[in-house]
Amino acid sequence: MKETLVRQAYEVAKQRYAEYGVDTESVLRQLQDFHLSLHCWQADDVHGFEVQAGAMSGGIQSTGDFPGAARNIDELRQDILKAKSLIPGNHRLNLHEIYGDFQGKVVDRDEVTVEYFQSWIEWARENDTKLDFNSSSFSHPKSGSLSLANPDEGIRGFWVEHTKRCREIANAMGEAQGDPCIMNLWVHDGCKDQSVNHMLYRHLLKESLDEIFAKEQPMMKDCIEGKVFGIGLESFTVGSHDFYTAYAAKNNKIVTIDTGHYHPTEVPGDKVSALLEFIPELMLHVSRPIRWDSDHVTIMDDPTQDLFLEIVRAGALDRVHYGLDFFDGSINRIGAYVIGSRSAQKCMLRALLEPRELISRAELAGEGYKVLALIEEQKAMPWQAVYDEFCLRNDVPVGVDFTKEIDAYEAEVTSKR
Ligand code: RNT
Ligand code: ZN
Repeated sequence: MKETLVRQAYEVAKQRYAEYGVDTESVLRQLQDFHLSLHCWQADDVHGFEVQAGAMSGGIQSTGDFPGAARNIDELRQDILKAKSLIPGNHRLNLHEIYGDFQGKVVDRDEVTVEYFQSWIEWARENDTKLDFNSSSFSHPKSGSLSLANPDEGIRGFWVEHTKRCREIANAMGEAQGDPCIMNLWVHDGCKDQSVNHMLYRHLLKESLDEIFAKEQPMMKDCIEGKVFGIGLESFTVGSHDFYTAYAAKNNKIVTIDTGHYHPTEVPGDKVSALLEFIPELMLHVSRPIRWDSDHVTIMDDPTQDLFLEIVRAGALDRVHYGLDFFDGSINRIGAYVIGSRSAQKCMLRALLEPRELISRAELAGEGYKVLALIEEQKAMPWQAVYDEFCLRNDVPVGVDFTKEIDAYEAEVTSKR
């Protein structure tokens, strides 16, 4: 019954979009080819599997204690597969270094090697999933306020070594999967209060990056992620947006746009066309800041919609890597993955369904009112019918039917942890 309704609604939607010159079949193909990179860290509140793991630090925080967080690698893998089974399409997995398969051994960050990711590489192959990677500078006794920008040569060297090793690991992942592994570099370095050494810290971060990137790693790509401030590091951020934008432009690196990392009235989507004129590619960390970089689950809010529209309008679909980055510990974590991923996907779908050519023609002809009329009309077009059809074709639950499966998984699996 529901399936019939979905099919009928899709047929109507297809014709409605055709009126605007939009071919929904070709949009569905594009959406099939749109791969998110699911962040592993929503499953366990950014805890990871280090034997020696301590408290979370480094300017980030996960709040909430909803039962059922993954406690080990098997549980995390099981949760990721459950989430993936409820998200249409095929998606990548984004690992942090602290999620290695350490097999009960204390492996410090400057000792990590690909050996600890071998089982991930195999798991990824078996589950038709490509891997992305991140160095981890937070939640460690040497994290402090400064890692790659630390004036203490011992500490700075430790993090340089860690990050170099992470690039090796990412490169090995890329080789194994025959597709570059996207490695993000984010460090929390900053100051809680007044400081007179900003120039020194930025110089040290630049030196560290130069050392880290000196070696060519052909099967991975480097991304650098700035932010406004971290918790406990409110006054100054070494890796600010200006710093990384300049570094990326000069050194041909990828900039990561984390939608939670800007001033409240700044529009992340506006950065797409500005950056892509000068840098090769972008990485996204799609998130949702509420008051601060609080990493709420992504929803279809205006900034997210605007970001995807700007990517499609820029013709930059294949110059962007689509990572997610939120970690809400207050709700069912599988639900968080599914809602966040589906919302990002729906924003992309709506962007793909926009009759760009038509609107652009009106705009270039100076028909301002028509531009507004067309853009406004798109908001109420039957895009949801297209998304439902997409779910059906991908054999995943339509609409909120996925909640039944999440509830069952909670009852059988996560609530028993
Ligand atoms: C923190 C950054 C960073 C982290 C993850 C865990 O502000 O957004 O990307 O969230 O690497
Ligand atoms: Zn991020």
